[in-house]
Amino acid sequence: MDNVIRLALQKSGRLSDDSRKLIKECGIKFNNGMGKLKSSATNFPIEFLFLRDDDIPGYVADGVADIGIVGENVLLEAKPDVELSKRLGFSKCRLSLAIPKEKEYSDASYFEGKRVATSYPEILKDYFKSKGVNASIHEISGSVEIAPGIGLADGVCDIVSSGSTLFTNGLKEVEEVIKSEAVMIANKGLSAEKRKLLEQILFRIDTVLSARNYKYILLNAPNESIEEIKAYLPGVNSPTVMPLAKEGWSSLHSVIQEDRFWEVIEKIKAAGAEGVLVLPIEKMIQ
Ligand code: PRT
Ligand code: ZN
Repeated sequence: MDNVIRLALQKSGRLSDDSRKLIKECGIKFNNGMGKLKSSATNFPIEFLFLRDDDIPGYVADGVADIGIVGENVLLEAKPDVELSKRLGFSKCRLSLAIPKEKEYSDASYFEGKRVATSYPEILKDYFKSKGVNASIHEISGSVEIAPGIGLADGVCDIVSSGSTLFTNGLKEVEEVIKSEAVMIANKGLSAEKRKLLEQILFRIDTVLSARNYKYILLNAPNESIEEIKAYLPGVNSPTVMPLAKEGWSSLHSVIQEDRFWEVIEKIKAAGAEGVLVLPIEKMIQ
């Protein structure tokens, strides 16, 4: 079926809520009734397959699914022959090496001749190779963090986000091996029709992700401060400046990047801005 694109999503787990949310924010309506393996949308030619995350890259490579959302870590480990279409900015984490907290550590040579437990043997093998370290890698599928405590390994290589799992198991993070986030992957041999559908989805995702990164800002300022304030608001376009009824004052509208927000706010307040309003942007087309 060339007129419908099949998207594989994680059935349940750390990727599933944010993946579904992103698709819904792209205006694609679907029923994700619990326990279902398949679903389709009412207003876009797309079918969903709900799978275990580890199975997604293989299904996309084989063409059972056309596209999929998966953690980059799973992709780097399995190295399937798929295209990485877009980084999606959620489920951010890192794959790190950790050792018992009381051990002294200087650099990766610490792991020479040591046993390291991990669910990511391929990524770790490449990492040790790049550092010229010979370590023995023990592949285990879950609860990697308990391996040193039970004498199974001298260290671990596991996914970290807050660090609390390592901490509660008496471990400290010593090297970041890779960074990871959710990514959209695609089969390399998509038909022209499916490629077009993928492009439409990616365009919508860009629109949603840009909007998340920016805020709309409105403020009032004395005319003599406008130039200085404009310089602090590089925005996407040049700011809109409109005269206020109050003599000598103007209203200025622009967009600012979320991560520069506090820095910018302090500067524009110091420059004389008043009545500052900051609003979320729902969609942004650049
Ligand atoms: O059932 P299925 O096979 O589909 O899911 P899963 O259990 O294999 O994966 P899941 O749902 O746990 O994770 C899916 C993806 O989320 C991973 O492949 C990562 O890309 C990403 N992700 C983001 C994480 C984490 N954060 C994370 N914290 N995956 C796992 N963890 C685990 C980690 O393994 C460790 O046990 O959380 C613990 C560490 O968390 P902190 O916060 O204590 O550091
Ligand atoms: Zn999994």
